[in-house]
Amino acid sequence: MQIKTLSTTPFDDQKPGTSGLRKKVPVFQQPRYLENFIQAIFDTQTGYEAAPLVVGGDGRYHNRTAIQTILRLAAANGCKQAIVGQGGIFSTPAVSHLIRKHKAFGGIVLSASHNPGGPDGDFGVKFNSANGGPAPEKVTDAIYDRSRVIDRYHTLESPDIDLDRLGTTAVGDMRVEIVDSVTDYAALMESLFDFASIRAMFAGGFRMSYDAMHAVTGPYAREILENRLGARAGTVINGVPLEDFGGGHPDPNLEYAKELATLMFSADAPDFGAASDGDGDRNMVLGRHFFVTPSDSLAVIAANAGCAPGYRQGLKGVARSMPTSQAVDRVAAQLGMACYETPTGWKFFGNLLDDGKITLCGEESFGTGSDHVREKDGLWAVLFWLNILAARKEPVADIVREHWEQFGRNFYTRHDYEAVASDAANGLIEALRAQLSQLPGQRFGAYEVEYADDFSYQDPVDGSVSSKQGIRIGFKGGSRIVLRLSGTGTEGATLRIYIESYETNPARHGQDTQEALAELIRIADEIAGVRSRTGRDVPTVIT
Ligand code: VG1
Ligand code: CO
Repeated sequence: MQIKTLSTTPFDDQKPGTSGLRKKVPVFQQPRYLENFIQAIFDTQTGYEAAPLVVGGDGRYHNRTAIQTILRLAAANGCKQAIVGQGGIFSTPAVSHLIRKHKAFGGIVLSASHNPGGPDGDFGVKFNSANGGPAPEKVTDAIYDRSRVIDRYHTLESPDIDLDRLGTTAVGDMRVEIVDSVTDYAALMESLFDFASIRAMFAGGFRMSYDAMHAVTGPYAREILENRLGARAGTVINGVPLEDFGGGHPDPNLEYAKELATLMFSADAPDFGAASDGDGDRNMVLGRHFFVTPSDSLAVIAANAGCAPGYRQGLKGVARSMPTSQAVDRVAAQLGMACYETPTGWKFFGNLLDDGKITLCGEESFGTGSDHVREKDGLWAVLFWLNILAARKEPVADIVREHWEQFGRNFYTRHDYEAVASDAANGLIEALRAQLSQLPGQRFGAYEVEYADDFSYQDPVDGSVSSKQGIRIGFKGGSRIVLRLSGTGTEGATLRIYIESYETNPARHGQDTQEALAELIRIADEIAGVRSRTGRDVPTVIT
């Protein structure tokens, strides 16, 4: 094996965000750009000579090219074995599972998740550690620091390998196993859920539609839902992964998963609808004419976890990201479980899961997961719902309404303002920070501010502190407004405003969410000056 050490100069923009390094495809196509970042991983990590590396992506444009580059760098840096998904395809949760199963050194996932793909779309690289989870901040900080001074990388001359042929091949002295992308993951799902009951439910005429959004979960969903669980052919729509996701945003919400949303609110709607994002870690679930918010979904799963064989022994505790609604807190309180509040991003759940403090966790951004892997897991959440539906034999809407009756309802919405000028967005947050100390005690209409802060989190396991994680304005009675800037966008800034109220009276549970929250939405604008500072009258996306 002829290793070549080539000189390079740093790029100054390789700081990983909420979930990996995300840039436009042309940025990643610059010579040495990907090489620098991957070399920075090897330069800051240890243990890669002794254990395998898992590599795969969501199939978006540039996936295959990037994998060939990464394999050459891995071999030249001394990796002895790589495990790669057939066709370069792995969902994010499947990578997490394989890292754990094979006691790998870590994994590299090529994805920009729910961001659009294609030659002018987005690309991304995520590094996952040996526990299967997204690298914690101290690791991504070290990679970033290295990327700023890097002056050489190792690679080798070696022809592209055939990513489509299953079996063993080699890059230099590194053995490469091309494995079926779905098999191991499907077996894991079968070990957690009551497939026999779900199969019986489908056999009894239960109808479902699953929108894979031309992203990575198509092959996973076909195998699990149609082949193993007997859902009728055609249950999976948009099931072929495409390099540009068919031109859409592979983001499972009511705005971008329009085809599914329209179907679920039509006269001929099936019993259950679900969708996943680009890399398969997000999920949206719907019943007939009924949308389940991700925050409610987490709470309902927590309250019904005993329906699934893998969770029958009970939950150790739960966690949610700070902006996620407090619905799951109510469940934890009633069931006497611990409930943790973490900053946005799955990496903050890793220690809680590893340490056995929690079993379930979730984010308002359509992410739900458990200790079965160390990533959020879209299909897992869909299967959990199917398992609950098979056990309870009630429609989705009834299950959620009963849940609200028992625990109260947290009305919840998120308003996103995308591609806002960075200065305006930063100015808005700065001005809010300056106001924080004066807000407590102030009245806005019917609401009185109880606390106002910039969220700071101390990890209960390793003691690390993450500050400036978002502005929280809490009102007496449990209502909240949260504002933060996105760490996954690739264009200007994205301002996210999260609004929540709590309602115990079942007579008011049927209200429309935007109407129920109208007053708080107005107050958010009054306090933050959203319209005046961003020049926008309406949000880009409401979820
Ligand atoms: C968003 C979500 C966050 C999620 C992250 C990665 O981050 O808000 O909850 O963990 O995306 O999800 P941000 O910083 O843009 O708000 V994924 O499916 O893109 O890996
Ligand atoms: Co994702």
